[in-house]
Amino acid sequence: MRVIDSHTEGEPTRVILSGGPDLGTGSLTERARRLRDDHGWVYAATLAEPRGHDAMVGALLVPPSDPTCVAAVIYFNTVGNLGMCGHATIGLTATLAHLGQLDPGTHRIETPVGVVSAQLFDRNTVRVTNVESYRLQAGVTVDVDGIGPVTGDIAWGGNWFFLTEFDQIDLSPDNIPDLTQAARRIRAALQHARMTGKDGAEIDHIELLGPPKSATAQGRNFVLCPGGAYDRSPCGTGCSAKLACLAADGKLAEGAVWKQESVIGSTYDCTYVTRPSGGIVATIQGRAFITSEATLLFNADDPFRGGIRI
Ligand code: PYC
Repeated sequence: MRVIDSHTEGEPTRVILSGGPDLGTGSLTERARRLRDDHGWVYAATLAEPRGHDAMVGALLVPPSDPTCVAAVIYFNTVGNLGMCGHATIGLTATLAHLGQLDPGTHRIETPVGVVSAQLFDRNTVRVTNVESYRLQAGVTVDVDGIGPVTGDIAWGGNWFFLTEFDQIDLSPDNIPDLTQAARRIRAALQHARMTGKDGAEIDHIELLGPPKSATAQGRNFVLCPGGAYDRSPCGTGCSAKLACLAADGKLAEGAVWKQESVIGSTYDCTYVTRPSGGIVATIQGRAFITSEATLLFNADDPFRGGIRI
């Protein structure tokens, strides 16, 4: 399997260029379902140890069904599919530029949850225009084991998020184990309370929000991803969900830049425009850097060829 690795503001992406599973034809949603149902081995085999680690996000390139798109991609982590992925779209765009397949300019990319666009400024800098984002519910409270009542919003940014202002633990790298534990408990409490996104979808991303550490940013976050790893970047879909909440509360004007810090201090510049439906379309700008080009080998005698699943 031929792959190219990059990181976007610290968060890794592994683009699978060739050798991935054949998902057949049909809509991208159907092919994403086929990846989940028939080829789930790909998640851990390509991303988990010993070839990768829990924070990695995979980007499986497949033929686009929309002829206006330069690429179609299914994003996944070590445990399952993602709807959209902001950091990985920036990483994918930088990867295609690295391969000489994209020039600076705006390019449409098909994802299972809709078409997004990526504006390539230079080899590293990309602005993603995401699918429409919206807040589903404001101010819901869950009782969290070891923490007590936690109130937040449920929002869609291409994945489902629970976003909460969190002042109990400082959002700093030293506290990542404690933040991870707190976010896991919040996610468990949401599941226990049967709180979901639209159509019963699981809320699998938890976004803890706090004040920025730098004078140039407007906010800081810690985002727990479905596999249990935290996002090293400020999370593109999480920023989109955050902007949907800010817009709904009238706290950020259309077109104004919101600089979002991650827990490790990397940043995205984000803006939005409103949609007649009441949702917003967010843009996320950040930088990706290529870190390796590799061929993944799967030896039939290797007891861990499918990755280590824990
Ligand atoms: O950037 O949207 C994102 C993302 C989702 C999960 C990890 N990164």
